[in-house]
Amino acid sequence: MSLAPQIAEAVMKGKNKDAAALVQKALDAGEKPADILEKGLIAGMSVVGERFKKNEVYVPEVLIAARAMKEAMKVLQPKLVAAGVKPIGTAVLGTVKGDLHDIGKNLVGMMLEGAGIKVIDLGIDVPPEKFVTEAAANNASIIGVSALLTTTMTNMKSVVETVKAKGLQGKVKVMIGGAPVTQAFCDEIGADGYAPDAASAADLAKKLLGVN
Ligand code: B1M
Repeated sequence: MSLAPQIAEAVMKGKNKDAAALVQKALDAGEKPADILEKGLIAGMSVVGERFKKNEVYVPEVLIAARAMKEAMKVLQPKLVAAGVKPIGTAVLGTVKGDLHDIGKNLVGMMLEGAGIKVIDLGIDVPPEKFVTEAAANNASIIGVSALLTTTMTNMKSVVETVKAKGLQGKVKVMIGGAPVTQAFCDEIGADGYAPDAASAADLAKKLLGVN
């Protein structure tokens, strides 16, 4: 019988050693790396994301679950690469120019990874050009921009404009979020999507990638 449900459970409970050990056990038993990823690790992270959206769990629980997923991924990653399992897409992610807040952005990164997306984290205080050049260099389909200040969220517009100026509109989608950001602001600056929280960000990213 597949160990995927137990792996999902270990991720949900944030048991990093158990998650890694169960992944190893599943691999030893001949389970497919892609199944372990999707039915175990991603399934577990998805449940945590849904509970987070409903305020049934909070930031610490998400961080603990993400840490368990990361530990388990260390075991699984080489096997995924060997099996030729590709991520469903690539996103570059960062906090907008002038802004040093990164806790929410890091959560978003973890949820995107939990959804099977390769994340290139550009860090904080990221200039618009860097988002766009890194997206192009890494063949990313998504640029994710976070802002926590009303004074810096306006810089998100420059990211959208730089994508257009480089002729990448449509090829690279810009998604935005952060406490002061709203859907109305997203519409105003012409970004491709807004997500209010990290779990919704993973759903949005999949939608922008045309998955699900
Ligand atoms: Co700052 N800070 N801060 N701060 N800080 C706020 C944001 C503030 C609301 C506090 C307040 O006054 N009540 C206020 C902003 C006011 C405003 O603009 N309206 C503020 C201020 C003013 C400042 C400074 C200017 C203070 C000063 O120096 N005078 C300064 C600015 C520095 C700078 O950035 N240039 C500053 C500095 C800092 C610290 C460095 C001390 C620290 C940041 C540490 C760090 O991030 N490593 C800090 C912190 C911790 C906060 C508060 C307390 C917490 C922010 C946080 O991490 N929340 C914050 C007050 C508050 O929110 N209660 C505050 C938890 C996090 C999980 O939530 O980031 O919203 P959040 O992310 C959520 C969603 O928004 C969404 O998903 C996440 C998870 O659900 N999301 C996305 C986020 N990014 C997304 C991207 C997406 C999609 C969804 O797609 C790409």
